[in-house]
Amino acid sequence: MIFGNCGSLAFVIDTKANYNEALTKFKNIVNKAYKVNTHIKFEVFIHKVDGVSDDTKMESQRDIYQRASDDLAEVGLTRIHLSIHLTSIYDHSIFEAFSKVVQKLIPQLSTLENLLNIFISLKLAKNGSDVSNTLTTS
Ligand SMILES: Nc1nc2c(ncn2[C@@H]2O[C@H](COP(=O)(O)OP(=O)(O)O)[C@@H](O)[C@H]2O)c(=O)[nH]1
Ligand SMILES: [Mg+2]
Repeated sequence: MIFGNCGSLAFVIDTKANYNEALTKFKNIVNKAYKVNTHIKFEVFIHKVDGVSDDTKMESQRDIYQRASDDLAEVGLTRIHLSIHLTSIYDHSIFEAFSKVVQKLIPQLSTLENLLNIFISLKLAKNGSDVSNTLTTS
């Protein structure tokens, strides 16, 4: 089955369109996928948010998260991993969102982060600069 080996599922919602239909589709897909694989991370991209005010962005993010969670709770899915990203191809947001999605799929991420922090500290110590400037991912 297609979801068996799947780490994350990206679902794109177009903010420039009415998203009711998209949310129904999302609920159905999550329902099917979760039955096959309970470890899938569901990543929703609220896309094309360029030209949308910050207030409106926050409001749609809140609204979509709330409605998606309610819809999923209705069918007994309360323990799923659900993240919402606000994205646009006209700024860095699409790259940042994809980077976060990919990072979650790297099991060795914390080890890698530690090694990079050690590397930075050694480098800074050698150059005599500020050591507080360590690497973080979010
Ligand atoms: N404003 C805006 N347009 C986008 C963005 N990403 C893709 N598009 C435009 O959307 C158009 C494609 O339509 P789209 O709704 O993505 O796909 P479709 O619904 O499958 O036709 C192209 O003209 C893209 O340039 C975005 O972040 N912001
Ligand atoms: Mg479209």
